[in-house]
Amino acid sequence: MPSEKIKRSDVVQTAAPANPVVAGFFPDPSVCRVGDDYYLACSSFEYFPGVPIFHSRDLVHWRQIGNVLDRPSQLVLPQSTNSSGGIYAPTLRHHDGRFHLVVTNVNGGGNLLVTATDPAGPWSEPTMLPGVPGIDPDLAWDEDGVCWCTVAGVGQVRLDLETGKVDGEARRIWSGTPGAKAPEAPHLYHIGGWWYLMIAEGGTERGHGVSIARGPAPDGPFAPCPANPILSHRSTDHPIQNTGHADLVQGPDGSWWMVLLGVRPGGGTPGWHVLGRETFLAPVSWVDDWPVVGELSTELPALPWPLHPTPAEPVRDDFNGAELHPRWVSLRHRPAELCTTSERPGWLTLRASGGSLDDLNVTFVGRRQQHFDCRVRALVDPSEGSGGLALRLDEQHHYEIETADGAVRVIARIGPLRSVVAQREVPAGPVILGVEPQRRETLHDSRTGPDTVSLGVVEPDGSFTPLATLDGKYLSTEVAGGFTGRVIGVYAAAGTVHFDWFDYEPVER
Ligand code: 6LW
Repeated sequence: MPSEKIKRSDVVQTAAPANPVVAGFFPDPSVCRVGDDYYLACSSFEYFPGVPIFHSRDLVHWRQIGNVLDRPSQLVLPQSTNSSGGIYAPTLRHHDGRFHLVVTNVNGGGNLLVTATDPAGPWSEPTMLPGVPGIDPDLAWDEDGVCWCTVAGVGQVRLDLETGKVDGEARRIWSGTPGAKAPEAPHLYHIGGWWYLMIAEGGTERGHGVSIARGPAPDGPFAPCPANPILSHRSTDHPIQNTGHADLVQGPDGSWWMVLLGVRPGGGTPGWHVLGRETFLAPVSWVDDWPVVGELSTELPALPWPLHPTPAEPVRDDFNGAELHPRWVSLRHRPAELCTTSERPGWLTLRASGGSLDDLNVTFVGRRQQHFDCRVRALVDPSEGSGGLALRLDEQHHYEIETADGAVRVIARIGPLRSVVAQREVPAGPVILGVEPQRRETLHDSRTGPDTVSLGVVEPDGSFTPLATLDGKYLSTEVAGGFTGRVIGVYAAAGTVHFDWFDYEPVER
């Protein structure tokens, strides 16, 4: 069996706090504070389990503590769920001693509510909210305990959380800035004497921004802030683009902060972002009772409170546990007969259901690519099937290296085109496959992509032989469309495939 030297420093050291505070495809952040603890939840689309949830003590170091929708009884993503369908935009709040999370399953019943006393879970079975229309539900409670649920558009209903029933039709309470598209992602806050209604608008692409209005009551009437949008990087050359979909929270010292989504495009024109929409943090001050967003940059200002770095994340996942770490996500579902660590102890076993990553029912399990430069390896035993290591954006956009029967091949799927771009024989038996995305620092011309992706095998002496190096722009949101980002993981294309370990190591350059 080939072996690869793993550096003794085989854990990722926690870097100085920087933006994004949660890197990779973790969009639509919603945050809440309970005492000294902060919790943050994000969208998850076609992946299962859904709604990743993080904990922090300092707003800058976040550790994933689970997934809110982690059982089939909570999350049904039918096989027909398109990529970038499924779970959109949660709101996470703490009220009356319980965590409440509302979210939309656009492919399975619409809006739903789950609650928990421990945000790491278990979360309750969902209460469906059939009277809450549209997407991006928000929850806010007034002094009388009435729960106001505000949705994209911007509409609002009064909601009975016990029954899931609403009181009457949704009422439009604001349309955002005249002419701006897609008023969405509303959050309602009672701060000082005002009720603030913060939204995103301009679309979740380069025009994205955050605007706010305020009124005397939770249902308005709302008057827009004269300085809207209070945050947008549209038409700028700022390295963080598409900034919007924000939520407000107070720091440990009572100062105000905004979590929001943004992207980091790379390469030439139009700029391609490959890690999805990520979660950023920006300071907020108040002027004339309006929030003013301070500098949003890849560097964070010195924070006036103690930092609580999260434990270092190990490079290697050795599949020794009964459960996969919450960072692992499957496509649409994860039945034990298709994905298990108990069939061959110490190995992850995948059983093929679809024929390839082009298929909606492929057996794939992966984790977000969170670093522009990283080194990924997996030891694959294909003796009972074929499968390998894949970098995936959706069914039409993925690169993979696959092994079967003493051979490896690199496959590229870009839009309607699928091609075997390289192949090679290898000794029969387990083989270490590797994928290495690498950011491009120099533009050869204005069409230069954001990165390259090398796919290859690790030789018995531990060296890596790339079989193909492909332009990463084809696995970007600007090419593929949609709301997600790259996920890197393992899959079975035929039969049963076993994986002894999986390494994900950020590369400093
Ligand atoms: C989400 C909407 C948005 O529901 O994109 O950027 C949609 N904002 O608020 C999907 O993430």
